[in-house]
Amino acid sequence: MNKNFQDFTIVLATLVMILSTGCSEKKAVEKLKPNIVLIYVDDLGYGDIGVNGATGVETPNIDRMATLGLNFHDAHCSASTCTPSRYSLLTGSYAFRRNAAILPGDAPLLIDPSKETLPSMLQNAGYKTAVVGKWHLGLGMGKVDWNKEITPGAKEVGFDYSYIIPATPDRVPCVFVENNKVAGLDLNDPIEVDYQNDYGEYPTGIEHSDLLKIKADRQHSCTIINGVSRIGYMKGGKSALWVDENFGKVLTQKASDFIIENKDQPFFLYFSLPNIHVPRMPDAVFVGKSSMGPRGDDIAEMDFCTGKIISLLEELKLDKNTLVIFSSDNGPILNDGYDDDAVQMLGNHNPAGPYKGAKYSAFEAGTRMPTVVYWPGTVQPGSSHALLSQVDLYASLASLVGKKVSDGSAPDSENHLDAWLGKNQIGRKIMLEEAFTFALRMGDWKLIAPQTSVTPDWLINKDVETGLSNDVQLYNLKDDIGETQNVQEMYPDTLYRMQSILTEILNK
Ligand code: NG6
Ligand code: CA
Repeated sequence: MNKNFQDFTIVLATLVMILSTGCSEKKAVEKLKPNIVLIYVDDLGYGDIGVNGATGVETPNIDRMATLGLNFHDAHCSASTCTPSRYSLLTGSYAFRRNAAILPGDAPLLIDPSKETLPSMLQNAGYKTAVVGKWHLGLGMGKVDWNKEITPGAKEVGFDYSYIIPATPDRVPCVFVENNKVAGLDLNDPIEVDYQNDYGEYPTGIEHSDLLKIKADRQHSCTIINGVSRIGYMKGGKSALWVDENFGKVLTQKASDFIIENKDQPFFLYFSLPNIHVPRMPDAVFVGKSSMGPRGDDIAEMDFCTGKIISLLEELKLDKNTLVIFSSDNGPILNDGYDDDAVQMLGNHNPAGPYKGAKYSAFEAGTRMPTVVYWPGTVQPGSSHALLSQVDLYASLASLVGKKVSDGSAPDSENHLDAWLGKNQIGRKIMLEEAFTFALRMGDWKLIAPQTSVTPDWLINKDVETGLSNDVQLYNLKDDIGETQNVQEMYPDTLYRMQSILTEILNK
C-alpha cells in the first residue's frame, strides 16, 4: 500500500475511533439520566386508592406500583386547590407569592416565562419535556385569541410538547390546545370565550336542562358542550370540541406517543390526567366498574390509564431507567357542581382515608395526597412517613439530574431527593399548606392560621369542613390524627413558635 495512503487510513481510523468513542460516551452519560414521569391526577384523595383503604373501587395498577415501589403517607400538595398546587409544583414557589387562586378558563398565563421552571430546568439538563392533560395555569397575555397561536403558553415555560385541557373539564373552552394552538380548529368557525355573557350560539344548561347528560348547579349551567353544561360561555370551534368520555383514551395515547418518540433520550412527562375532577364522564368500558357511580368509575379509568403508561415503559424496557411519581393536586370532593350520585353511592368508601377535610380544606385531607414513587431496581419497596411537599420536587429533581436551581427561581423548594427515593425518611422540618388561609406543619404539630378573608359563598354551600375559623387552631396529629382538639391554649410556646415561623415564610 502506498505510504501516504497508509498514513491517511490510520488517521481516518483514529478519527473515526475518537468520534465514535465520543458519541457513545455521550450516549452513555445521557442514558444514565433517568426519565421522569409524573402522573398527576385531579382531586384524588388519600383514601381513593386500594393500598390506602379504598373499598368502592379497585386500583390494581396503582396498588402494584405502591407495593413494588414506595407508598408515602405524609406527602402533600402545596395547596388544597388546583391552580395554586400546580403553580408551586412547576415553579418551586408558593402560590401566595403570585396571588394564585383557581383561575377562570380565559385567564392569562400565571407562570413568569422569564424564570426557570421545573420543566425548563430539565430541558437545560438535556431532557425532552411534555405536558399532556389538565393545565389550569392560564394562557397568553390579556384577552386570548383562541384562533391564533396562544402565547405565552406551555412551550414558553419549558414544555417541548404540550397537549392540554386549557383550564378544567368543567370550564370553557372545551377544546384541546396542542403546542399553543387549538387542536383541530376550523378557522372558518372561530372560537370565542366569555365568562360573563352568553353568545347564544350553543344552548345553556339554565335554558335547556332537557339536553343534559348530567344535572349541574347554577355555576356549571352555562354553555352546553357534549351534553354537559360548563362554567363560562363559548361559541364556535365545533370541529375542535372535545368529547369528555374520550379523555382517558386520547390523553393516554398522546402521552404514549411522546414516550415512544423520545425513548432513546432522557424525557420528562407531566401526565396530568383530568380524572377524577368533575364532570366525571368515564369511557363506557368503565361504567359500572365501581360500586360508587361515576366518581368510582372515573377512578377505575384513571388506574387503567396509569397502568397503560407503566406497561409501555416495560415494553420499551425503560422501566428500570424511569422514575415514576404518582400523586394528586388536591384533596377529594364528592359534590363539586354536578349531580353524579357521588354522595349517594359512596357506601363505606372514605375518599380522605383517616383524615379530616376535603378539597378546599385546611385540614389534612386538603393536601395529604396519595403518593407513590415507582422505580424498579432503584427505589426499594416499602412505605414512608417522611413529611414531604410537592413544592420540593423541583429542587429534588434538579439534584437527581445534577443541576443547580438557577438563582432567583424556586425560592421555596428544598432538596429532599433522598426522602423521595426512600433512602431516608427525613422530610421537611416545616411545611406550608395553602387553603384560603395558611396552615403549617412542624413534625406532628399542625397550625391553622385564622382566616383573613370571607369564605366564598360557593364554598359555604359545599358541605366541606374547610378548617376556616376566626380563631387560631393548633392540633397534635400524633394523638389526634382527626384534628378534633384545638390545643392552642395548652401549648402557648409551640403556638408562638409556629406563628413566628409562618410570619417569616410569608414575609420572605
Ligand atoms: C370551583 C368550581 C368547582 C371546580 C373548582 C376548581 C364552582 C361553584 N365550583 O370554583 O366545580 O371547578 O373551582 O377545581 O364554580 S380545581 O381542582 O381545578 O381546583
Ligand atoms: Ca384539582
